[in-house]
Amino acid sequence: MILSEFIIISTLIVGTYAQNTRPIHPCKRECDGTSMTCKYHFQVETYYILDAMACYSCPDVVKDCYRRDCIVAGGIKRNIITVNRQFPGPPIEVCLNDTIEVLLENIMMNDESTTIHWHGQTVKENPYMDGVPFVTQCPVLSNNNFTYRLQAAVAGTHFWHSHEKMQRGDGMFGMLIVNVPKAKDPHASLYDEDLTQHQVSITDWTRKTRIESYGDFVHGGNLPAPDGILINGLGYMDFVNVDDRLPIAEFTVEKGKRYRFRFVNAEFFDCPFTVSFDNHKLTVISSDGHDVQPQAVDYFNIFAGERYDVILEANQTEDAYWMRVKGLEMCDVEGLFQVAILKYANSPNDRPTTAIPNYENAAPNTGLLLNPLLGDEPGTLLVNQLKAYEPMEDELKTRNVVRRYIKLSFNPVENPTSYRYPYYGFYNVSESLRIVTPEMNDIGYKDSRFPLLSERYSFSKKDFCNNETASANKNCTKEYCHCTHVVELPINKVVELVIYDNGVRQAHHPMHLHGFGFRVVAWKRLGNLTSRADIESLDKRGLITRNLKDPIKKDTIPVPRGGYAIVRFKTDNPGFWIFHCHVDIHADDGMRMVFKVGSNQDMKPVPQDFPKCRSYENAKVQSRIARRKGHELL
Ligand SMILES: [Cu+2]
Repeated sequence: MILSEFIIISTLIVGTYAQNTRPIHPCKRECDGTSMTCKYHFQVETYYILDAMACYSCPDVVKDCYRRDCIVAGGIKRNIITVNRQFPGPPIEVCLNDTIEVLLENIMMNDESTTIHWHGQTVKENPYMDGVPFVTQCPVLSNNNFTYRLQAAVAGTHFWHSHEKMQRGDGMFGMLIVNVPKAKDPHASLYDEDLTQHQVSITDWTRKTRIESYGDFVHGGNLPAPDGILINGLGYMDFVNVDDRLPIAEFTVEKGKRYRFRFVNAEFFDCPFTVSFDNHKLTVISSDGHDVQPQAVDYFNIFAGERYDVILEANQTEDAYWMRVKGLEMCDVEGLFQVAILKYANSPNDRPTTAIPNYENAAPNTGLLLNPLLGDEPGTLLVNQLKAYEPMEDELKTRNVVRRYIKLSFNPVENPTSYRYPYYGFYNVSESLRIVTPEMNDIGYKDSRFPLLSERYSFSKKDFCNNETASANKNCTKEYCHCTHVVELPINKVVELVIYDNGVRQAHHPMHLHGFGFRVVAWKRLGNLTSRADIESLDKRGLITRNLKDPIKKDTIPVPRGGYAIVRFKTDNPGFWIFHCHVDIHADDGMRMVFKVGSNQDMKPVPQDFPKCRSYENAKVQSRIARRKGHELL
């Protein structure tokens, strides 16, 4: 090689150190009421943390960690599922009524299938775009594409994520922000800046991939637990030997300005987060994309799938401050927390001069807390004490509601994921190995063999179960009831869901409904051993007060442990809509069900050439036939 070639090549190598090489977002703009079609290409890939090629000398050379495609994620090398080699995935930012078009290309190495759900969007104009495998569409096989096309019809802070088991937990999620023109934002006068860099996703993280952690739980006999917490994909996994080389999240502000921060909890395990900024109070203006009357708080909790928008006023001495995130429940067991830096533009310090937090002081212990863990802690603001900006729609105030009770519980049943009676049945093994199954109305959800919505004419009622049919011949609190749990709801009626948690186990269930936003008309912790009879009796005696004036509107409601959440919505969106716990490990194990809203004919016709999938043999009779033909499970 002659010298001039060497110079050119070395220039090229230096030239690869380009941090901002991502294309400009197609639809990011000041919203003015006009709408556009926003096109994105999402490549879903099995990728790697601290990729040796992309990361050069990260973390030894910190600036290498900011190179394109270099994912740090706590610095523990493992596989990760990414979209376009980003973690969190690429944020989508559009204006209300824009059309979002995403070409999903599945290039995962191990032939996994995938889908994307647009958490917070109701996809009313095209319910086939909801992204739930075997409910609204066939999973997108590897080496295949699928184009999502949906209208951004619900303003606010949302996120997109895989709806295939465990993929969200392995990294496949990103922000989805739907903006409105300033004149349509009731809180526009309360803040000066609303920046992409102040969008914050928080998730728990594990040293192993989620399927390995899961195996360790359901077969290894070890309690499932995360190993760390990441803020926008960054953070320390170990605070005992803090590795200062690892980058952590940083949010810059200018003194005198007011900033809108947008928070998403993308967790996998049951790990609600307590969020606070040192020396700064917050004003909550929105939850799950729906505006609330501004509410000053000192700190707040955010559960899986929830979103909160807060305003932070940069009114302190120009310096660097800690943002603290404390993990609760399963993260509490492990004492997990995380930090980020709130840095003023003219701060003399790059990092806060105060000591790095520890688990005990990772959350304030004074001041007003929004959304407390249990729901009866004194001096806190409960989630339903936030007031909606828009009063409740008159039609939802009716006494004439279709009421459905939904029980959330863990049942001691012979779940074949872990047990084989009589060899190692639930009660054959030692008490510490008895894993209870998370269920809804005592049923563990079983996926159908092909999608409920797009193949709806291939199903009959007997393919589905509900509380009555499943428990006709057995006691589902003691025996495993595993079926395609579909509850029919009439079209264009006001439905009231009374969701209750019996409180027997220490866990939380933030329940997420697809296809609708709902009003949280009542919410209360009663205590352990809450039953349907307790709630019905309270209601009969007039002891349940419903807020029918200005109840908060949400799509994800953390149900109090041992208590109820009562929500109302109008069934004006025909389709098959999944309703599930947003703690991934609970949902994967069965805490899901489907509402069939309206009749098959009420639903939008299946789009032309919509992908189909089929079981290879008649699934219902598969194992029976296998046995009859002499196919033995050896
Ligand atoms: Cu749950």
